[in-house]
Amino acid sequence: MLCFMEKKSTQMQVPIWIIDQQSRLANAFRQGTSRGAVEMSDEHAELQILLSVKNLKALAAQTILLNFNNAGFQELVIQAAKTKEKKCLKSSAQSDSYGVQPLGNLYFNPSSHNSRNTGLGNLQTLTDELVLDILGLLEGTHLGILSTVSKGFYIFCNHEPLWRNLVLETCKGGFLFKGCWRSTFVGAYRPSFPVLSFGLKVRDFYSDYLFQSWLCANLEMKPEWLERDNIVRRKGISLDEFVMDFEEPNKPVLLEGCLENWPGLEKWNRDYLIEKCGDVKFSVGPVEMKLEDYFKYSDQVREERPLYLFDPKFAEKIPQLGKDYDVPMYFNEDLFSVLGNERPDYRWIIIGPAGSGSSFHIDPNSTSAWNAVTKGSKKWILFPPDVVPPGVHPSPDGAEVASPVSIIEWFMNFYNATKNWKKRPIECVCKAGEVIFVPNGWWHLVINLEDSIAITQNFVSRRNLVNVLEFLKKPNACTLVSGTSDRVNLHDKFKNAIEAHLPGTIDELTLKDEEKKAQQNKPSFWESVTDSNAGVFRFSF
Ligand SMILES: O=C(O)CCC(=O)C(=O)O
Repeated sequence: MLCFMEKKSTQMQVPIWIIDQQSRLANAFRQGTSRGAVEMSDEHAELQILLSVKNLKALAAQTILLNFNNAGFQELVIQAAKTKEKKCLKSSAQSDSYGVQPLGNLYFNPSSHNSRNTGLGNLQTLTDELVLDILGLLEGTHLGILSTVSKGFYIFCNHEPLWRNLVLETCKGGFLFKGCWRSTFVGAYRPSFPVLSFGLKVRDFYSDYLFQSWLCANLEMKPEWLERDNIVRRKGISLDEFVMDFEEPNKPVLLEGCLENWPGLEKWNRDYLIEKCGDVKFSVGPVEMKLEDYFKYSDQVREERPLYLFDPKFAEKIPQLGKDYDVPMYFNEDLFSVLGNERPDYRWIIIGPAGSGSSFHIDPNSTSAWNAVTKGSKKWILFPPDVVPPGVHPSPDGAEVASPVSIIEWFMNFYNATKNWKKRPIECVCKAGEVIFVPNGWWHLVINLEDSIAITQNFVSRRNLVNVLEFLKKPNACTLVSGTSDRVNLHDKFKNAIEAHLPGTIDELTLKDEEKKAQQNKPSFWESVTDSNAGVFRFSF
């Protein structure tokens, strides 16, 4: 029997889950759904049930352990607090790890019992990823039922990304977030069904995959990931200086004080945006959402890859937003504008909570970009075009990039490697009122350190026109070009439009580009007289 009941205690009302492994639901699953694949191997699940676990501090103060083992409970809380301190967990970290521990901890368990394996029965030989892939094929009701079958299934079936996918697939952007994705799903389809706001703690469950996922959702950015700031900063430079010192040599720069005339810098707060945008929907990952609903989600969410609002049509949808900012004078040349309505997407409003962001990528169509923060702050890491960042694996044609699941995972596993990397990256924190210039071809990763709002635009100027045309002409343009439905013809359309608007420009710039390349390949005086390998003078008679 699975039930939810209220028990009066002298202290407080205590909701209790009673899980009886002979439950009707579990039996139904065993007989009907599992076709005998799952063995009920942990019939007497000793569930340590933790209550009121919104945050670990509150947990220490309020949690009651059913099965009343107070000594054990205190130990658990102390451990949780220590882990939190050591790992810098977010103050709002959810303890809904369900007790999952990294696999290595199994070696400290004298019984070597992993309830992952006993709970999964014959499926235990599958990898965690595969189990989750299979569970991803189930609909919500079946996932809920399966979660009552064993401790192992309880944890797997409560894996938040499974419920996130279900919500996004079925509700699209029309969901009201309720603290976690599982509750959101239940709230949307079974509003009367009681859902606990906390997870059951399962003892002796070890899985690196699930632990890592929980950790990445709850880990704070460490101070040592933020302290390096080696970008060149400039305030009040002229356009010529910008072109000569940064755009021409294709180097990043952080520009201060150039958003002072932006109405959006002052005006764009949540109330203003919600009022101006009303019921209009914006692109949020794979779905479209009203701003008000998105803010409700982003206020509560703690997940590895928070949904990120990234909308290329914001100024068409809400023209006032387009009027609330001006392109900084350094970026006024915008050659794609010759294509009129046929130009690829080029400007985005970006809104996201702390922890959201963009994992390593190179900007589309070999364009350069600027990114202006109007609220919050963003940590940037940039690598030059010839240095692929550690942990990032582009496909040979560059059309796809494999990288860690989340940005925080990249920091955990690869940031340290950058200290000895071929070329150390450019790093900075870009704050409200500041603009970063992202030169074409540079790899970059961005993580929001607080709730943030930004505008970004990608552009083609004379400095990168030749390079963009070359990119658009590549044989696999149909997979590489983005932001337009007409990928294959974009090159010819753009070239013709430039010829029509700026006759002779392409030839002139191509010549200049060839001269520049020849200059770069030409050895310097010292290179011509030294043997660069041996580092000694080369001389001849
Ligand atoms: O998340 C961000 O603000 C960065 C956006 C970005 O990298 C891009 O638009 O290419």
